[in-house]
Amino acid sequence: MSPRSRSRAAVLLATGAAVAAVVVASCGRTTSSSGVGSATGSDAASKVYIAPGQLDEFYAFVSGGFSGNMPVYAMPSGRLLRDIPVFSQYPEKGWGYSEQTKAMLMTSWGFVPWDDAHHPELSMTDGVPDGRWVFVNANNTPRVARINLNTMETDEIIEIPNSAGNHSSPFVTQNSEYAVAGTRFSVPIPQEDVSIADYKTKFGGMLSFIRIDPTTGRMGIAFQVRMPGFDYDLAHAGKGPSHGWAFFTSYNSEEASTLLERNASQNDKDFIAAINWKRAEQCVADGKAKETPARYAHNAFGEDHVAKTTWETSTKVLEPKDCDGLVYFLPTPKSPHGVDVDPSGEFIAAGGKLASVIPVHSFARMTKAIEAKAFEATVKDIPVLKYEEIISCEVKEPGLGPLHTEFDDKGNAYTSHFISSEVVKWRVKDCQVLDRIPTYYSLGHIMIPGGDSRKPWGKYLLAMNKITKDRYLPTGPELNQAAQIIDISGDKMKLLLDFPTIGEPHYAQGLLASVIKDRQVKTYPLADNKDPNRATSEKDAKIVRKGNRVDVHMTAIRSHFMPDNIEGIQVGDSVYFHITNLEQDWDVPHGFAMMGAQNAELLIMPGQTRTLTWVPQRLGVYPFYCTDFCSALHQEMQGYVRVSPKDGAPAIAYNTPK
Ligand code: RUQ
Ligand code: CUA
Repeated sequence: MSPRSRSRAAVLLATGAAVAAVVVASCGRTTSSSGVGSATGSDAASKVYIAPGQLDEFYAFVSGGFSGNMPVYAMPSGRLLRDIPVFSQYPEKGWGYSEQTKAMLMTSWGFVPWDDAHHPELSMTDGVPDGRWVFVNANNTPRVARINLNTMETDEIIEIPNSAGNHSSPFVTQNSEYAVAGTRFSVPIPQEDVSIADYKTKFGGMLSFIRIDPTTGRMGIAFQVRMPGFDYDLAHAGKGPSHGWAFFTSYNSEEASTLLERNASQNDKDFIAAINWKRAEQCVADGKAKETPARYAHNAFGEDHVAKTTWETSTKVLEPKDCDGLVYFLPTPKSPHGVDVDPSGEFIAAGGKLASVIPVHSFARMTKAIEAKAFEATVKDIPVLKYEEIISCEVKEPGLGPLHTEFDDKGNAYTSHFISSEVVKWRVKDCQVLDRIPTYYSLGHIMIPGGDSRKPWGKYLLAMNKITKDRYLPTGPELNQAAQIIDISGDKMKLLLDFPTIGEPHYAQGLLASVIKDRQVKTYPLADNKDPNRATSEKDAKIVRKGNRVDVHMTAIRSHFMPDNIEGIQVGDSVYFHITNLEQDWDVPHGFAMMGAQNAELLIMPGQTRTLTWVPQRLGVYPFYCTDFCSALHQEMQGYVRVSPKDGAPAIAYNTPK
């Protein structure tokens, strides 16, 4: 990517703003002034200042956490580009309200309008983000979504059965062969009514491998691995030499079932579960997996852009005892959270929330230890490797509460520390601490574009903080979470920018904008519209009554709906407004809102059809209008529906094109 061009005026403007900020910070504010002070004022401002009309260098896909969706920011400016609806209904876009999208939120529990989205993960080819899809997990009702990066729309959501708290998900293997999904909460598998006191005998864990079709991206659960009743927290797949393996952290190897805060913090070491998924494939092929009944929803758009639910009925479950060499435990201090594999694929770093070191395991040593059977124990049929035999080095005195590690392209690692609110930079090969920088405050995840891949773009680090406190103008008891951009291009890290985020940012993924920016779909061709209720020209607009169901096939184009006057609707009808946006220009959606509708608006992209259902409740004449300011005569883009009594209503009537 060519360097950004920046006008001289822009630099002067940015410099002025930064100087003003430093002056303000130095007179009176205490806590936050340290943040401003640690960046070198105008220098920092000029590094993140993208002049009006200029484009950023990176896309950042950040999880919305409890918003359930996925905001997209630009880096380094921190500008919000879009908020992609995923697991949560999104009235602004009609997501989960329009008839075409409702099925996307279907689960075995019925329609679920919300979730807690944690970890975006880009699809990869040869261990490098290829810009085709980004996956993200739903924690609460276990699901994994696939978002198409050409349209930035969610195309598919699959439910994960035999799982609860789908947290160690959806990390992908080197060529996106699989996305993994591990249960955070162990549960009775299959579910049954048992006493919680029987946790140790009745509860189990499950690690799922979701096969991704290399051409279409379509997901399907290939197999699941039944595990002891620990909490499986995070994961990352191997790459390079460790390709073929996936690593999952676990805590609560104590198998406590109450007050985990204390009871799951007893053991000095918990485990990373190393799963040899190539071995699993063999065992499945050899018939060692048990076909196990499970009912779960699999939702996807068809060619018609209408989401449909397929009900799946079983999964293949592997038990470690039936497939030797499938899984090994790597002892890891202490209640580990993140597990991250360096770009070479040789080193595996874990963030032990309560540990005083960051352990870095060596994949080569792990393989040798497996060959030599250097086991210290066997836990529930799973061999536990000897810590000293697999460790590469330990980062001593990193910081407090290490969580997550990302990598640059120069052999360095960066670990977030929740308790001491800082990023610590260390050298992968010898675990030497090189630098540290405070963040504001209580840092969770960090992200370097490509920082969990084989080719990191080691220029910026995005720090995602849990506590915001005094960094912004106060907004009552609730403050948005926030992110910070740190320059990692030199020896010393430098804070460049703070910005608030939507929901709670957990993990994020970034990639060079040039990989996907020219592939963005601008309109959906009308000629390809296969929605069964489309009206691709005004002549096709029509209204059909069947009993008390009325289908209105309507078109929208600047600046009118066709038809825009409708009579013959009765109280208690179910009126389906199928609106086709006839525009074929980029960035001309039309909106549609009906007075008294109990759902949301529609936002209809050029060439697309979307359907809103309305049940008229009262006699009278009610307006609908376009909600998106689309033209000079946008305010004129309106219409009326006359609602009559059930008995004695006039026949359906509407205007047609002149
Ligand atoms: S987890 S910090 Cu899903 Cu670390 Cu968010
Ligand atoms: Cu269409 Cu405003």
